[in-house]
Amino acid sequence: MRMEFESAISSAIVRNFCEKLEQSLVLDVAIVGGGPSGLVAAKYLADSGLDVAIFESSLAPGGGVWGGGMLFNEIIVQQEVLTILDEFGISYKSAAHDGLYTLDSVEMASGLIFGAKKAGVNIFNSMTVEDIVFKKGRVNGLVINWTNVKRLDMPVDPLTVLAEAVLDGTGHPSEVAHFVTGKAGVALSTETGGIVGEKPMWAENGEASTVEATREYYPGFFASGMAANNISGGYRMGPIFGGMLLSGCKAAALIGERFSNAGNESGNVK
Ligand code: 48F
Repeated sequence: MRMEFESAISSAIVRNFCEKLEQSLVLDVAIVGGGPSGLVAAKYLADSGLDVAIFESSLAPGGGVWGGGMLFNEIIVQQEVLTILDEFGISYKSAAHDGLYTLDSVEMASGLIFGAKKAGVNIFNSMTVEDIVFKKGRVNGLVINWTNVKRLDMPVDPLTVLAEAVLDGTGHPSEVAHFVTGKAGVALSTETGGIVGEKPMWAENGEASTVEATREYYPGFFASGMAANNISGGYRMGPIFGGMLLSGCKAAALIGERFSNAGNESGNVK
Protein backbone atom coordinates (compact mmCIF):
# COMPACT_ATOMS: atom_id res chain seq x y z
CA MET A 1 0.00 0.00 0.00
CA ARG A 2 1.30 3.49 -0.92
CA MET A 3 2.27 5.46 2.19
CA GLU A 4 0.00 8.48 2.72
CA PHE A 5 1.70 11.89 2.94
CA GLU A 6 0.81 12.31 6.63
CA SER A 7 2.15 8.86 7.49
CA ALA A 8 5.41 9.54 5.62
CA ILE A 9 5.97 12.68 7.73
CA SER A 10 5.28 10.92 11.02
CA SER A 11 7.22 7.83 10.09
CA ALA A 12 10.38 9.79 9.12
CA ILE A 13 10.27 11.72 12.39
CA VAL A 14 9.82 8.64 14.55
CA ARG A 15 12.52 6.66 12.68
CA ASN A 16 15.11 9.43 12.77
CA PHE A 17 14.45 10.42 16.36
CA CYS A 18 14.75 6.80 17.50
CA GLU A 19 18.00 6.47 15.56
CA LYS A 20 19.48 9.51 17.36
CA LEU A 21 18.29 8.28 20.73
CA GLU A 22 19.58 4.77 20.20
CA GLN A 23 22.99 6.16 19.12
CA SER A 24 23.06 8.07 22.41
CA LEU A 25 22.23 5.25 24.82
CA VAL A 26 25.94 4.54 25.31
CA LEU A 27 28.11 7.63 25.12
CA ASP A 28 31.60 8.79 25.78
CA VAL A 29 30.30 12.00 27.37
CA ALA A 30 26.78 12.81 28.58
CA ILE A 31 26.23 16.51 29.23
CA VAL A 32 23.36 17.67 31.41
CA GLY A 33 22.14 21.12 30.42
CA GLY A 34 22.56 23.02 27.18
CA GLY A 35 23.75 26.31 28.66
CA PRO A 36 26.89 28.07 27.36
CA SER A 37 29.42 25.95 29.26
CA GLY A 38 27.76 22.67 28.24
CA LEU A 39 27.43 23.69 24.60
CA VAL A 40 31.07 24.78 24.33
CA ALA A 41 32.30 21.61 26.06
CA ALA A 42 30.09 19.52 23.76
CA LYS A 43 31.42 21.07 20.57
CA TYR A 44 35.08 20.65 21.46
CA LEU A 45 34.60 17.08 22.72
CA ALA A 46 32.72 16.13 19.55
CA ASP A 47 35.42 17.86 17.45
CA SER A 48 37.95 15.55 19.10
CA GLY A 49 36.01 12.50 17.90
CA LEU A 50 34.10 11.57 21.06
CA ASP A 51 30.41 10.54 21.14
CA VAL A 52 28.62 13.33 22.97
CA ALA A 53 25.01 14.16 23.72
CA ILE A 54 23.34 16.98 25.64
CA PHE A 55 20.15 16.42 27.63
CA GLU A 56 18.29 19.70 28.12
CA SER A 57 15.13 19.99 30.20
CA SER A 58 13.77 23.10 28.43
CA LEU A 59 12.27 23.25 24.96
CA ALA A 60 15.11 25.53 23.82
CA PRO A 61 18.74 24.91 24.78
CA GLY A 62 20.82 28.02 25.48
CA GLY A 63 20.21 28.28 29.22
CA GLY A 64 20.78 31.72 30.70
CA VAL A 65 22.10 33.25 27.49
CA TRP A 66 18.82 34.23 25.77
CA GLY A 67 17.74 36.75 28.41
CA GLY A 68 20.98 38.82 28.40
CA GLY A 69 21.03 41.14 31.42
CA MET A 70 17.58 41.58 32.95
CA LEU A 71 16.00 40.74 29.55
CA PHE A 72 18.07 43.40 27.72
CA ASN A 73 19.22 40.88 25.12
CA GLU A 74 22.92 41.78 25.06
CA ILE A 75 25.69 40.05 26.93
CA ILE A 76 29.32 40.85 27.71
CA VAL A 77 32.49 38.81 27.19
CA GLN A 78 36.19 39.44 27.71
CA GLN A 79 38.85 39.64 25.02
CA GLU A 80 40.35 36.24 25.83
CA VAL A 81 37.26 34.37 24.58
CA LEU A 82 37.02 36.03 21.16
CA THR A 83 38.74 33.07 19.50
CA ILE A 84 36.01 30.78 20.86
CA LEU A 85 33.33 33.09 19.44
CA ASP A 86 35.19 33.12 16.11
CA GLU A 87 35.21 29.32 16.06
CA PHE A 88 31.44 29.32 16.50
CA GLY A 89 31.03 32.17 13.94
CA ILE A 90 29.40 34.48 16.52
CA SER A 91 29.89 38.23 16.05
CA TYR A 92 30.72 40.81 18.71
CA LYS A 93 31.77 44.42 19.06
CA SER A 94 33.95 46.36 21.42
CA ALA A 95 32.20 47.75 24.50
CA ALA A 96 33.03 51.11 26.06
CA HIS A 97 35.44 49.49 28.53
CA ASP A 98 38.91 48.15 27.76
CA GLY A 99 38.95 44.45 27.00
CA LEU A 100 35.16 44.01 27.12
CA TYR A 101 32.99 43.09 24.16
CA THR A 102 29.23 43.04 23.72
CA LEU A 103 27.12 40.69 21.65
CA ASP A 104 23.52 39.88 20.89
CA SER A 105 22.33 37.18 23.26
CA VAL A 106 20.00 35.63 20.66
CA GLU A 107 22.92 35.26 18.22
CA MET A 108 25.10 33.85 21.00
CA ALA A 109 22.52 31.26 22.13
CA SER A 110 21.62 30.15 18.62
CA GLY A 111 25.27 30.22 17.50
CA LEU A 112 26.41 27.99 20.38
CA ILE A 113 23.58 25.53 19.76
CA PHE A 114 24.28 25.45 16.01
CA GLY A 115 28.03 25.03 16.58
CA ALA A 116 27.56 22.09 18.94
CA LYS A 117 25.03 20.45 16.64
CA LYS A 118 27.24 20.87 13.55
CA ALA A 119 30.18 19.31 15.43
CA GLY A 120 28.07 16.14 15.73
CA VAL A 121 26.51 16.49 19.18
CA ASN A 122 23.05 14.96 19.60
CA ILE A 123 20.95 17.46 21.54
CA PHE A 124 17.82 16.17 23.26
CA ASN A 125 15.52 18.95 24.36
CA SER A 126 12.56 18.70 26.74
CA MET A 127 14.33 15.80 28.47
CA THR A 128 15.08 16.09 32.16
CA VAL A 129 17.87 14.25 33.92
CA GLU A 130 16.28 12.96 37.10
CA ASP A 131 19.04 10.76 38.51
CA ILE A 132 22.45 9.23 37.80
CA VAL A 133 23.59 5.66 37.15
CA PHE A 134 26.09 4.86 39.91
CA LYS A 135 27.93 1.53 39.78
CA LYS A 136 31.21 0.18 41.11
CA GLY A 137 32.15 3.40 42.89
CA ARG A 138 31.76 5.79 39.97
CA VAL A 139 29.20 7.78 38.04
CA ASN A 140 28.33 5.74 34.95
CA GLY A 141 25.48 7.61 33.29
CA LEU A 142 22.13 9.36 33.53
CA VAL A 143 18.50 8.60 34.17
CA ILE A 144 16.28 10.56 31.77
CA ASN A 145 12.62 11.31 31.38
CA TRP A 146 10.43 13.73 29.43
CA THR A 147 10.28 17.10 31.16
CA ASN A 148 6.49 17.08 31.02
CA VAL A 149 6.35 13.70 32.72
CA LYS A 150 8.34 15.25 35.57
CA ARG A 151 6.31 18.48 35.62
CA LEU A 152 3.01 16.64 35.72
CA ASP A 153 4.40 14.20 38.27
CA MET A 154 3.25 11.24 36.16
CA PRO A 155 4.16 7.79 37.48
CA VAL A 156 6.26 6.91 34.40
CA ASP A 157 9.54 5.04 34.67
CA PRO A 158 12.57 6.66 33.03
CA LEU A 159 15.22 5.33 30.61
CA THR A 160 18.98 5.30 31.12
CA VAL A 161 21.99 6.54 29.19
CA LEU A 162 25.44 5.14 30.01
CA ALA A 163 28.52 7.32 29.68
CA GLU A 164 32.21 7.22 30.55
CA ALA A 165 31.98 10.82 31.74
CA VAL A 166 29.03 12.88 32.96
CA LEU A 167 29.23 16.69 32.91
CA ASP A 168 26.95 18.75 35.15
CA GLY A 169 26.15 21.89 33.14
CA THR A 170 22.85 22.59 34.89
CA GLY A 171 23.80 26.09 36.03
CA HIS A 172 23.03 27.55 39.45
CA PRO A 173 21.21 24.50 40.92
CA SER A 174 24.00 21.98 40.05
CA GLU A 175 21.34 19.30 39.89
CA VAL A 176 23.57 16.38 39.02
CA ALA A 177 25.86 17.12 41.95
CA HIS A 178 22.78 16.83 44.19
CA PHE A 179 22.15 13.33 42.84
CA VAL A 180 25.78 12.39 43.51
CA THR A 181 25.78 13.65 47.10
CA GLY A 182 22.12 13.07 47.99
CA LYS A 183 21.34 9.81 46.23
CA ALA A 184 24.71 8.08 45.89
CA GLY A 185 25.64 9.55 49.29
CA VAL A 186 29.31 10.06 48.44
CA ALA A 187 31.60 13.01 49.13
CA LEU A 188 32.71 15.37 46.37
CA SER A 189 36.24 16.74 46.16
CA THR A 190 35.28 20.08 47.74
CA GLU A 191 36.42 21.66 51.00
CA THR A 192 33.34 20.27 52.81
CA GLY A 193 32.78 17.10 50.77
CA GLY A 194 29.36 18.52 49.87
CA ILE A 195 27.99 21.29 47.66
CA VAL A 196 29.43 24.45 49.18
CA GLY A 197 26.87 26.85 47.61
CA GLU A 198 27.13 30.00 45.55
CA LYS A 199 28.25 33.29 47.12
CA PRO A 200 26.79 36.74 46.24
CA MET A 201 27.80 38.89 43.27
CA TRP A 202 31.48 39.71 42.68
CA ALA A 203 31.88 39.62 38.92
CA GLU A 204 35.67 39.43 38.43
CA ASN A 205 36.10 36.90 41.19
CA GLY A 206 33.15 34.78 39.99
CA GLU A 207 34.50 34.71 36.44
CA ALA A 208 37.85 33.38 37.63
CA SER A 209 36.40 30.94 40.16
CA THR A 210 34.05 29.41 37.57
CA VAL A 211 37.01 28.35 35.46
CA GLU A 212 39.00 27.29 38.50
CA ALA A 213 36.06 25.18 39.77
CA THR A 214 35.65 23.32 36.45
CA ARG A 215 36.96 19.83 37.19
CA GLU A 216 36.20 16.23 38.10
CA TYR A 217 34.44 16.12 41.49
CA TYR A 218 33.98 12.38 41.73
CA PRO A 219 35.14 9.54 39.47
CA GLY A 220 33.20 9.94 36.22
CA PHE A 221 31.55 13.18 37.37
CA PHE A 222 32.66 16.60 36.10
CA ALA A 223 31.04 20.02 36.46
CA SER A 224 31.24 23.22 34.40
CA GLY A 225 29.81 26.75 34.45
CA MET A 226 27.61 27.91 37.31
CA ALA A 227 27.13 24.31 38.45
CA ALA A 228 30.88 24.10 39.14
CA ASN A 229 30.79 27.52 40.79
CA ASN A 230 27.91 26.48 43.04
CA ILE A 231 29.54 23.18 43.98
CA SER A 232 32.79 24.86 44.99
CA GLY A 233 31.29 28.01 46.56
CA GLY A 234 32.32 30.73 44.09
CA TYR A 235 30.84 34.21 43.63
CA ARG A 236 28.14 34.95 41.05
CA MET A 237 28.90 37.25 38.13
CA GLY A 238 25.74 38.19 36.22
CA PRO A 239 25.56 38.76 32.45
CA ILE A 240 29.25 38.38 31.62
CA PHE A 241 29.90 35.04 29.92
CA GLY A 242 33.63 34.70 29.26
CA GLY A 243 34.01 32.45 32.31
CA MET A 244 31.24 30.15 31.04
CA LEU A 245 32.91 29.75 27.64
CA LEU A 246 36.35 29.17 29.18
CA SER A 247 34.80 26.71 31.61
CA GLY A 248 33.33 24.74 28.68
CA CYS A 249 36.78 24.67 27.03
CA LYS A 250 38.44 23.52 30.24
CA ALA A 251 35.83 20.78 30.78
CA ALA A 252 36.40 19.53 27.23
CA ALA A 253 40.18 19.52 27.75
CA LEU A 254 40.00 17.65 31.08
CA ILE A 255 37.52 15.06 29.83
CA GLY A 256 39.38 14.70 26.53
CA GLU A 257 42.63 14.11 28.43
CA ARG A 258 40.93 11.33 30.38
CA PHE A 259 40.06 9.58 27.12
CA SER A 260 43.53 9.96 25.64
CA ASN A 261 45.10 8.59 28.84
CA ALA A 262 42.67 5.65 28.84
CA GLY A 263 43.37 5.10 25.14
CA ASN A 264 47.13 5.18 25.70
CA GLU A 265 46.83 2.65 28.54
CA SER A 266 44.65 0.24 26.57
CA GLY A 267 46.15 1.03 23.17
CA ASN A 268 42.65 2.03 22.17
CA VAL A 269 42.80 5.71 21.22
CA LYS A 270 39.58 6.78 19.52
O1 48F B 1 22.38 28.05 33.58
P1 48F B 1 22.92 27.72 32.25
O2 48F B 1 22.94 28.79 31.22
O3 48F B 1 24.35 27.03 32.41
P2 48F B 1 25.85 27.57 32.46
O4 48F B 1 26.58 27.01 31.31
O5 48F B 1 25.75 29.15 32.25
C1 48F B 1 25.31 30.00 33.28
C2 48F B 1 24.89 31.31 32.64
O6 48F B 1 23.90 31.12 31.66
C3 48F B 1 24.32 32.32 33.64
C4 48F B 1 25.37 33.03 34.38
C5 48F B 1 26.49 33.63 33.62
O7 48F B 1 26.82 34.77 34.19
O8 48F B 1 25.27 33.16 35.55
O9 48F B 1 23.43 31.69 34.53
O10 48F B 1 26.36 27.31 33.82
O11 48F B 1 22.11 26.51 31.63
C6 48F B 1 21.81 25.35 32.37
C7 48F B 1 20.86 24.52 31.54
O12 48F B 1 20.65 23.29 32.21
C8 48F B 1 19.28 22.92 32.06
C9 48F B 1 18.54 24.25 32.13
O13 48F B 1 17.27 24.18 31.52
C10 48F B 1 19.48 25.18 31.39
O14 48F B 1 19.19 25.26 30.01
N1 48F B 1 18.97 21.97 33.15
C11 48F B 1 18.90 22.25 34.48
N2 48F B 1 18.60 21.15 35.16
C12 48F B 1 18.48 20.14 34.25
C13 48F B 1 18.72 20.67 32.96
C14 48F B 1 18.17 18.75 34.34
N3 48F B 1 17.94 18.15 35.51
N4 48F B 1 18.11 18.03 33.20
C15 48F B 1 18.36 18.61 32.01
N5 48F B 1 18.66 19.92 31.86
